[in-house]
Amino acid sequence: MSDQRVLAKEFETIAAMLEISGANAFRVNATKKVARILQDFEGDLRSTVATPGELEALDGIGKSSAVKIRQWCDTGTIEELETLRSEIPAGLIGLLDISGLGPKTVGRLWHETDIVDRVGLARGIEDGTLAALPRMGAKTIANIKDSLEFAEKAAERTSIGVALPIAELLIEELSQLPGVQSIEYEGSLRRGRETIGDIDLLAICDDPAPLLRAFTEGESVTKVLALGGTKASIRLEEGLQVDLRIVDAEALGAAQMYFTGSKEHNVKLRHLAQENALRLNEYGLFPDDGDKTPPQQRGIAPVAAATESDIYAALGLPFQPPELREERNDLETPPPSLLTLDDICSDLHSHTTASDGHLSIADMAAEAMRLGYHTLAITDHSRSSVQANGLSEERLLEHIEAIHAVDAAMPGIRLLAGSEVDIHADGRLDYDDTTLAKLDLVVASPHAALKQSPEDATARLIAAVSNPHVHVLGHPTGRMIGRRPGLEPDMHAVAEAAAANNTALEINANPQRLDLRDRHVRIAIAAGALISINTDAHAAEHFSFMRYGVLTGRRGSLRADQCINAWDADRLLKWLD
Ligand code: DGT
Ligand code: CA
Ligand code: CA
Ligand code: ZN
Repeated sequence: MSDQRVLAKEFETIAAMLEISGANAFRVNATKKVARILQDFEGDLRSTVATPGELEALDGIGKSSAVKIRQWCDTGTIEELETLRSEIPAGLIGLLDISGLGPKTVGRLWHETDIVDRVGLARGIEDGTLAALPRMGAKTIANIKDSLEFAEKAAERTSIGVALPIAELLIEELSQLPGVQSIEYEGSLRRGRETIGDIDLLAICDDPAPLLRAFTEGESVTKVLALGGTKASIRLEEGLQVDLRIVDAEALGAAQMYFTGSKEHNVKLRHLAQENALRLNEYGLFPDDGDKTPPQQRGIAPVAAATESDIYAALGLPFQPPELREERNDLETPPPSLLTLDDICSDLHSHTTASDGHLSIADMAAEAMRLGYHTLAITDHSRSSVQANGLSEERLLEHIEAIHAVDAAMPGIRLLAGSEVDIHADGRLDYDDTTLAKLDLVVASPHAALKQSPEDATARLIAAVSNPHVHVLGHPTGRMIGRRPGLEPDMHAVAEAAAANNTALEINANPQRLDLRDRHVRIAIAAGALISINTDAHAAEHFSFMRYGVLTGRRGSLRADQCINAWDADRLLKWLD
């Protein structure tokens, strides 16, 4: 991690501790802002700090923040943080992520009970400590209990948005070692699941020892869980486990197939092999001669082993892309030609500094242009999203003009003046129809009231997709993976209404959302609804979320023609009209 990222985390911790200790909101927000600026900072932090005045010149870095940043660069720590740490138990920060527990309540737990971490909270719910607090009702406690269980269950798995970049970094480093011919990831990561239990790497390598040594002695390794002649397992700083196996090139396909899984897919393949007098294992597909000793140990030549395609073909099956190797997919169905990242040529949901984004219209446009997109829609928040600096009607009209002006000045890309319009709990939209009609593109999204009943959620979303001004239903359920479950609408009914009204359903590609989820994508396309995959970018690096959205689409069997972001400019513009 770069210096600024590490430091950004320190400022986030300060902000969280200030919040718990009841510091005023201005101070908390200023600290959070510094964290964000550091997170986005692309220069070299130490040289910026070393140049007089340069640090203070950064927008949002005040005098006192600059002092803290210097302190950290000089001493590796910040005085304020050390003081806070000596006063506030670290476990309290983990409580802030539990929905239903705001900083005020966490502060109360700390002062009025002995609850200072998640374990204590679970105990406090059971033994009545929580219930004994004044103004703590049974409903609130039930709510906290739900959130805690949800968070604990999710903590065992890692977001694909974290796991994939880590896997890629490991692969890049290890593939440079002498003798390494290939190294790649399999498992749930290759299947594109939204969360990953552990990373599974497969390598072909002339000389295993140096590879295993480098793997187990890496900088971010906190523990070596296992080490053998051709395999090893490690735990990383992030808590994530990584397994590495070295296999023979002649049997790579069999190993890929085995370690890609899913387990259920493998079980089905093995049964099918058996029915055909064959035996499938991680070393190949062999003739089944009834002998219990594994065929590869008896020098038996495999029917197929080198590539996955060979093995599927030898079993008389169509090749299944990894994203479709789940229990719900059957083996025989020929897969559709799935959407790929290369097919994507527009992003229709993004934010600028007009609401809660980090970049200007022109900077966002430049980034989309760099990616080769023909169109970018700027969709800042609507007025009710107060915490996201949503735009009043007056500001929206100015913003539309500003977007069109930048569009005219940048011939290499088409900018759409859009809005991410809040869908109220009852399905009404945050701007009236006259205002909506002035926009090139309307993304309607639920942001609040995400705990309403499934019936209300269904009615709310159907109302939104039925509004003739709405083009895209943004992050339809509002879930945050591992943090909140979001709406639970009847997705069949929503998808049918979307199809009938020619409204696209979004796969929000932010790896913390992935909403629609794979299961919903399947339902949506079965109903004939169109899909839009968008990054919801608030900063330049967020555009790279697109690949997670594409993986989720592929898991839902999505083809390019069903995804409006894969359409050329003419087709997309006609459709928007
Ligand atoms: P994860 O790590 O929980 O996100 O999910 P996977 O699918 O990566 O599962 P993992 O890491 O336990 O194992 C990787 C692959 O190895 C798995 O997808 C299929 C294969 N595999 C693991 N254990 C078994 C097993 O007991 N039977 C069979 N047939 N395959 C297995
Ligand atoms: Ca795995
Ligand atoms: Ca594994
Ligand atoms: Zn958004």
